[in-house]
Amino acid sequence: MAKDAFDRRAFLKGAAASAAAVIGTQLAASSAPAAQTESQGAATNEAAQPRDRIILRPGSDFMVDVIKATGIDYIASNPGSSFRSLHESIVNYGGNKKPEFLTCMHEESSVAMAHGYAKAAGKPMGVLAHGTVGLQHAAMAVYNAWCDRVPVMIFAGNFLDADKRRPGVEWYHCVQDPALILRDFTKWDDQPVSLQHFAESVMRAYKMALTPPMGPVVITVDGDLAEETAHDEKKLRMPKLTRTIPPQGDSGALAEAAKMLVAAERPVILADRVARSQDGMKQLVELAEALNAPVADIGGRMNMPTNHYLCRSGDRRALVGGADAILMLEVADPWGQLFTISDPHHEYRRFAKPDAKLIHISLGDTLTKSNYQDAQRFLPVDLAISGDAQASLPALTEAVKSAVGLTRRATLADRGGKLRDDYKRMKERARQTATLGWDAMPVSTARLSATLWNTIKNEKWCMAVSGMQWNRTLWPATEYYNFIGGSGGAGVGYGAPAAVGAALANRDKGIITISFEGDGDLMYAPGVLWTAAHHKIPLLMVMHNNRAYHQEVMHLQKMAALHNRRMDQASIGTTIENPNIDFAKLAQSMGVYSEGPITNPSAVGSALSKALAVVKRGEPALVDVVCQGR
Ligand SMILES: Cc1ncc(C[n+]2csc(CCOP(=O)(O)OP(=O)(O)O)c2C)c(N)n1
Ligand SMILES: [Mg+2]
Repeated sequence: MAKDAFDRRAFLKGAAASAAAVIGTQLAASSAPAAQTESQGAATNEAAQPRDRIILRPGSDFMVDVIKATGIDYIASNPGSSFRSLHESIVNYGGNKKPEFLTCMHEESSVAMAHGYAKAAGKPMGVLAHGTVGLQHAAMAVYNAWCDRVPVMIFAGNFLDADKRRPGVEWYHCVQDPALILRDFTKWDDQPVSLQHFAESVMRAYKMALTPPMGPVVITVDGDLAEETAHDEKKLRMPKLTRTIPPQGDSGALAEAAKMLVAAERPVILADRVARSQDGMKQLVELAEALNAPVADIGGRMNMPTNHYLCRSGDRRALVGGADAILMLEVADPWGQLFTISDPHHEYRRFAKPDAKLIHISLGDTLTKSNYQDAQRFLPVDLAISGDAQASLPALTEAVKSAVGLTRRATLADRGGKLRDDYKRMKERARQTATLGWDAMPVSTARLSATLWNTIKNEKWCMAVSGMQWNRTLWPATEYYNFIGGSGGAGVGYGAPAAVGAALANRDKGIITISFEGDGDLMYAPGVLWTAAHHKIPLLMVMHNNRAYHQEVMHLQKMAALHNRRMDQASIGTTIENPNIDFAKLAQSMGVYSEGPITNPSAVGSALSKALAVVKRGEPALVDVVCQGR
């Protein structure tokens, strides 16, 4: 170990002396004293270090061992001196592999990348954030991950010991309690003060982040602990990593639910954050088939194959309106499934029948915080079962099968014909609606969706991010990786980085990742384009460029109508025109292949095919399509 550490420093000295690149020149030229300001940079002339001051085995090397032991493959980060020692250990001691450092241009991008990655990879990514400023930038993306119940391992650099902090910047960037900034919307955090403490807390954090309901966690990396020698290393123990088995709901309660569902004439299943895998989808199909009951996939995850005759997401409201029993599976907003609220007059109306039996299988109540309102409005139900929805599906299906007697089985089977007809009608209606404005310029969103489908239909595909419903209604999607759900908290700025993160996870699985990028969304932090190009992350980005924060245009119009005032001012503060953003140039400037802006729908197909060829050779590509509305 000691030899390795010494060798890599010798290597650095050699590299600094010979490198012609700018970075090398700077390293070689620098002879800044140890106490320097952040603006002077961290480049230290190693030759000036007396030998007895060299730290051969810093604490951060052990921290890398711990991170490696969790199996985290990537650390997304914007660099910062509060974690410079861990950064150096990752790239030198750890060889920049498992974890590999991903250079991010905004902490919000780091976290949103980790968010998209976790849903596509089924495991978390690490994020390294720089003290106060890094965590503040990360906050909104952490909130999205929290609302979406997605695990992210956040490491926060900080120097706790005021006696050691360098004057100036370091004080601004340090904090007594780093995780406080995020505590209202993270699952757990800790501030380890020893390396053993670090090892145990990282393992605990990882385990908790992945125990449903999943969520982001924060571990502080103390700068002194990281930079100083790892003392008494022989005494340090690497805790074993164990995963918690998600809890199945109570068997008696599941049997009760099964009886209610079997007895119902018009049962409906609402599935939100249910499936974690292809198996989860299969289990939901088995339940739906055992009941011969339609499923509306709310879309928090990919739950139900869209080509199954029981997948009736497009008819959700009508189904709920007619249902006499509703089974909700990890539904984020149960109240919102039964009620409408008129906008802008805020009048509530229940469209579900008053006597419909309600069952909810959820772990929602086991992870709550008070301040942020992601719990949604309270909905009393007849049977609330605390349990993981996916883990409860097999037992529920068994209970349904044993509750169905011979006569009931025949009745349930009889529903099949009508359900198949209804499914065909729903599909036909979607196809009809999609043809409206087919030839319009700028391009209609339905045509864009259909054209993209033609481009990727022979690939293994993942539509990582999309604000439009067309893909779910028009595309046959049968695989768990096809859709990964939305942002959770609807914080704009999620789309582009989440798609990049998902594309990274899909890269080695031969899955082509695509995304519809909102123009407003991408402009929050377009630097993620550079990250995708730099790390060769193949992603086909299709700009849904409506030159507006279009949702907000509609809100302004609604308010003008409410106040009986002129509509034509609704574009003020809500449109992104004059000048129009040239997204193709923006992408090119960061090394991303691009084409556009395209306004003619007949030109979209060939542009997408060219972009797909780029993606298939392992690089990102962007096609800017000027679209109508949303
Ligand atoms: C961080 C954040 N700020 C503001 C909003 C309010 N908001 C909701 S939708 C939206 C417009 C997003 O624009 P774009 O990505 O272009 O999508 P479009 O509405 O045009 O389809 C905004 C600003 C938000 N949800 N999140
Ligand atoms: Mg827009």
